[in-house]
Amino acid sequence: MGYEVAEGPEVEKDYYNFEALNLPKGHPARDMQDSFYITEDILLRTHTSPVQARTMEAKEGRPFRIICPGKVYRRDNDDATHSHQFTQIEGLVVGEGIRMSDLKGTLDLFAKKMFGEDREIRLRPSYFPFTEPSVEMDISCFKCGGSGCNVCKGTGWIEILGAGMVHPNVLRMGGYDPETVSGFAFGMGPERIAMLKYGIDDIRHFYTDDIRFIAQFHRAES
Ligand code: 2NL
Repeated sequence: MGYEVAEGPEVEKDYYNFEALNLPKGHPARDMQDSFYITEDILLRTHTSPVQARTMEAKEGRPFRIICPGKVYRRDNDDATHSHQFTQIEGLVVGEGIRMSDLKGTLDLFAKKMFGEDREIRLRPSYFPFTEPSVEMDISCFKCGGSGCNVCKGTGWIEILGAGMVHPNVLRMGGYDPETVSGFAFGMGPERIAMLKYGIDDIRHFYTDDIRFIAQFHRAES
């Protein structure tokens, strides 16, 4: 689909992690993710979005499509579903004429490749500071097909990722004119997706290197 993979520093400036993503100092959403600060202006990134903010700056107004995978850090007490260090994969597309329907088609294709051709998607309204409008995407349950089971907790749907149209403030800070250029973005947690897909009950399995866990998984042949 024409995406480049972009990476960036895990030790990040407050500016790229928060400010450039429409999260100014004192914004209540900064509390949503308690952070590991190193100095007043430097922290361990709490999401991969700063890579996207840096890419917008580097592209100097040109259109682009990027995928940003990497480690992120949050001040959390580790338990079966929380880790102070985990991973994210985000995507960002910026250019003239990028529409919500482009986002929807992209996410639908991803859902079918990842979870099976007969998956349906559903978008629900949500909130993120860096997108407007914002959505969350559910897929029809890959275990029961939508009739309700233990994986989808009886609802027939499973929440997979968050996404939206890039907020005009974020485009402006990235050097783009929101009057002429638009974009979409999405973000997901690979651990959560793998836990759902393979029925893994504890996120700590990904980091504790128990050979009985690791040996159950094999690299895809292609
Ligand atoms: C989630 C939701 C999301 C983004 C990430 C983004 C980045 C830029 C501009 C606009 Cl630079 N948006 N990223 C947007 C919406 C959702 O992640 O649940 N992640 C685990």
